[in-house]
Amino acid sequence: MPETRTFKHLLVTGGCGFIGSNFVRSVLEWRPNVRITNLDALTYSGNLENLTEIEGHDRYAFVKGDITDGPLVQSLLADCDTVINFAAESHVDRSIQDASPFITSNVLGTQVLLQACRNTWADDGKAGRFLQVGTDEVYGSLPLNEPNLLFTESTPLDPSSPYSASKAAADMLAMTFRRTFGMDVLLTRCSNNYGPYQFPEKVIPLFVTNLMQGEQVPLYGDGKNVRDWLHVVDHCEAILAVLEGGRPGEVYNIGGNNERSNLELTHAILDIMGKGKDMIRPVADRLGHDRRYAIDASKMKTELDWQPSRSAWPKGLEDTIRWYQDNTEWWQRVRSGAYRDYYEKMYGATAR
Ligand code: NAD
Ligand code: TDX
Repeated sequence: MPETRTFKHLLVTGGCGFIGSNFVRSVLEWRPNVRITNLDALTYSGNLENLTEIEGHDRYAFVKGDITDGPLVQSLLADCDTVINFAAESHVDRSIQDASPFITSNVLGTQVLLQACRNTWADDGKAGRFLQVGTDEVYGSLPLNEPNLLFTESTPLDPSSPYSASKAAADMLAMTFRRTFGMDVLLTRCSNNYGPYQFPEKVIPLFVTNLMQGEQVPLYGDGKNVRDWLHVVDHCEAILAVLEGGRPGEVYNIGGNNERSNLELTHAILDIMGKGKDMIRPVADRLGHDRRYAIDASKMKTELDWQPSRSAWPKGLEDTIRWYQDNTEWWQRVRSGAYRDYYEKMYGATAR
């Protein structure tokens, strides 16, 4: 086992999104001596309501701002020893409509963060750690007829969508700061997450909330595309394991060992919610739709002794559906767009 690294003050970017908010909440609970500053631009998917329960927490501060704002990032870094970059445009379908915000936030934003770390930590003579949160989508698509093929950390990058291309560029940039400047940079690449607080444009919360409103669910193409589903809190635990025990310059694949076709997933959701197959609406396929993602996460097990514990199927899915059923106000506000008014009223334009 590699030496365990401790840290005192984390700069989390994108902490108001789905995974970031689960991570902030979990780490405040799991590590009682760690402080967290959360830098988030509150784009359409960033939601302060995801973290209502920790507002006012004495080890937590929120800063509204953009990761492309170098001076702001550098001012925040002065007191931080670790950065974890969740901030990104994250939805494949949106990247197909317009790639430009993906290049700005995911590529330029990552470069600005890395440069600010280099400036700050080099000046201080301190060596901070930078963890880039990546995705399995950078590896491209696996065929359906070779079920034993998995993505390993050395699988060549072969992105299919503007989203995954922007994430691949960010990964590569991060690694150049390791190789060129010797910074303590490392990467994770995770499979599809599910759980509480996921923006309802992604398939699970979209389908669940559609069904709760009596609407059909739009299933792309033949429904045979396969994803490897991981509970978000398992992902947070894995990221923490990498932050504390990962080796600089390494990539760590994270997955649920839980492959499901979209059709299987849809049937499971319908069963759990007591709905019939007539609620499926077949729609045109996503352009460039990757057929199958499947992760070999054995490095996480052998090096860091991590494996998922909350992703058991269908229990993890049942728990997640129950969360959306118990939190109708949250998703109804998100879906109606009324949460924007909430931000304005509660925090104004430059909330801190
Ligand atoms: P999300 O869309 O729910 O959250 C993204 C957050 O980043 C939001 O709070 C948003 O306001 C913020 N943000 C976006 N651009 C910003 C900018 N320029 N400056 C500051 N903040 C900005 O996304 P998510 O699903 O939580 O994903 C988080 C990260 O994890 C992303 O990097 C994504 O690529 C990666 N990832 C996601 C999954 C998944 O299944 N959701 C799987 C693997 C990796
Ligand atoms: O309405 C839909 N109908 C449908 O059939 C939607 C939104 C999706 N789908 C299919 C497309 C995918 O095969 O469901 C699958 C999952 O789609 P998404 O929820 O959009 O996720 P995906 O494209 O797989 O990407 C997700 O996992 C990897 C996250 O959005 C990324 O941020 C992450 O990197």
